[in-house]
Amino acid sequence: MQQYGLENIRNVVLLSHSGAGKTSASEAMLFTAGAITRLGKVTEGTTTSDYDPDEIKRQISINLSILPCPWKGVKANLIDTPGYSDFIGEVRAAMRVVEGAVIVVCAASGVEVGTEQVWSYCQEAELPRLIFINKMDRENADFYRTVEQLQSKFGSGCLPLQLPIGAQDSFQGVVDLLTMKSYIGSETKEAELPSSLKAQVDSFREKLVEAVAEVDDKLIEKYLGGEPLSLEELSGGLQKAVAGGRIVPIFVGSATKNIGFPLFLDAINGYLPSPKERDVVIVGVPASERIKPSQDGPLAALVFKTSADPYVGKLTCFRVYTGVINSNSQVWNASRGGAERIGQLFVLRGKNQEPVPGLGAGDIGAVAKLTTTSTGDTLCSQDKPVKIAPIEFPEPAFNLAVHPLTKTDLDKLGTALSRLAEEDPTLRVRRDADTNETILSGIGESQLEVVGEKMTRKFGVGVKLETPKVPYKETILVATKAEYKHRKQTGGHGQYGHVLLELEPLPRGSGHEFVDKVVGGAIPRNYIPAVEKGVNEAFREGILARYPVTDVRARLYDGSFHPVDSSDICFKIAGAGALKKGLSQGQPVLLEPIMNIKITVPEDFTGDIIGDLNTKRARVHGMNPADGFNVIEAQVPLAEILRYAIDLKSITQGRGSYKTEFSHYEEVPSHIAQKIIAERQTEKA
Ligand SMILES: Nc1nc2c(ncn2[C@@H]2O[C@H](COP(=O)(O)OP(=O)(O)OP(=O)(O)O)[C@@H](O)[C@H]2O)c(=O)[nH]1
Ligand SMILES: [Mg+2]
Repeated sequence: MQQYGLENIRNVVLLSHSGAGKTSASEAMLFTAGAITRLGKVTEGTTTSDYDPDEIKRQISINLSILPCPWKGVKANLIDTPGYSDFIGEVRAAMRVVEGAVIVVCAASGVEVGTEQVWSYCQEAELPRLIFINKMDRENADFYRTVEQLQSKFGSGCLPLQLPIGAQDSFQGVVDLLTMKSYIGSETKEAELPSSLKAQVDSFREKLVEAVAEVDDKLIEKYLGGEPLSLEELSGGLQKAVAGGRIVPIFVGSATKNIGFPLFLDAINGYLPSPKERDVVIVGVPASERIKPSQDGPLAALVFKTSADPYVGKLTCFRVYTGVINSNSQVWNASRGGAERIGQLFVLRGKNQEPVPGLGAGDIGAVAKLTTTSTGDTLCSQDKPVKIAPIEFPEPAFNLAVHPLTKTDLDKLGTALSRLAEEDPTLRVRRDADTNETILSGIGESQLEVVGEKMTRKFGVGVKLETPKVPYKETILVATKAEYKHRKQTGGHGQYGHVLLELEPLPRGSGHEFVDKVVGGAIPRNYIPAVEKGVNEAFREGILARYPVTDVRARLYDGSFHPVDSSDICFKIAGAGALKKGLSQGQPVLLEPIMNIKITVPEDFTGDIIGDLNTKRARVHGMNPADGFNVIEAQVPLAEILRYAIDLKSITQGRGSYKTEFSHYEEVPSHIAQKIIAERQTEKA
């Protein structure tokens, strides 16, 4: 194994709108670098990155993949990420452990919603980046239009460092604006600059040189003095400009035709920063501090991905920031406060695992079968425990109920779910006591569908995913009195229990109560617990639609007994009977959960969001515009937003996000209540 020093590593995340060609481009880079011998295809399920059966089936990336790509003595740990917004957790994790990003843009579709999103993540994280305009061979591919879009959305710092030779069917290669050399075909043969491109090359080169000169006082002086800048000066200035985010150079090519990648790999090596140049934030008390990654000093590594395999067990991926981690050693998990035994370390490339004796600062690797460690934890040395700032994952807001298909599936459900939740930090599992359902929460429907399929494929658990039930409740609106006499005269011993209850509505959120106010021994004391039991059992199923009853006080105030025929069971029956009777007299109604919802959307969508909320019986409470976004706060019945993740996505093309929390219960409007009651009746039948 070759050990790479900090300067000779580049950790680079590939980001884009879904389908712009990250996976294909990473495959082309691996192939170009000679790390693989066959250029795989997404359409054939043969890429190094998308090896998972779920990815092959859908032809999209679902998991981040680590793809080390050694090129001219430098190892780029490329991290391919999914573009589909449901899998944002993977993007967040990958972005945390890199020093640079490659934003892939499709030459035909141009800047898309996902492009804007990943751009803003990079801005937030202050991540230096390169842009790769891909699919130049495609129908409708237009380099110049795409560059204009990039500049108008993200600023004039987005500057071509290359121009394409030809386009669509006739796309052949690229011109490097720094060296003024032209290269053609997948072999990247040097060629004459086509004369038709000459004027454009000159004009784009001029813009580039001017922008580079501006980042350095010496360069600008020379430039303004009319002196030409040398290649070294230009590339040195460009490196600085990229690191500071002032220039985002644009490259061009075709992943499936394998055109443009040697130059692009040169650019990753040359312009993106090495691990040495990006500090890591150590969580400290009272204040956090930034430290420089270095090979020396004690170990500090951040776990950014955990995958679950029912056979191999857990695979933990980590990034080393300082020190060295060795195979067959012991480390300290500072986040959990416990030791972990490290077995054989690996370097991953897609699904391939190459054993290594150790991994130094700056590098990325994996280890199997850790016991307590999970995503976000820091591994370090016990003498010098440190915690690296954990990764922030978005909170899941979309819920589905998981129903096991058989009894065997039910038995295996819990283990499978907890393993899958360990794999995906944007997944939560909980039991809803009111509806008796297991609820899976995630970012979106596709993500949860994949989880459902993984349950079957990886853990052999058959499940059905359904929209969760709404935990409706029942209550009464007016106070009432109810009497119930349970009396049976059979052959021998008779049955007798007689109960009078007073029912009274309570404020929302009070639950139900039983109060004993019997005086003068109308019911002997020893029967009171039986009455209470009967009443409480009857509270569990209301009379409208068998939903639990809440916010009602039942006061037992009178009754009668029979010295021989009365028993506990008779009083229990009488208690339950009196309660049901009382409920039916007290103007029973259905209650539904009302949620607080906070929706964040670009300002332009405010009208559409409010319009949609109005069809959902929502009450809008406030709007807070900030930075081109609007945060809309409202209250809305849970029943109306069970699939809100999907609605919001279609209204905003994926530009919105939302959070909900339970607020309170409210009466269901009667026309809706009638429908719910009718549905429950057919359900029962
Ligand atoms: N014509 C053409 N097609 C391409 C090129 N690059 C990728 N494609 C096709 O575009 C589709 C999407 O490519 P992927 O590489 O999977 O894109 P991605 O960005 O990884 O997609 P997600 O992982 O879903 O975000 C596939 O069908 C590819 O074959 C290209 O340069 N030219
Ligand atoms: Mg992909």
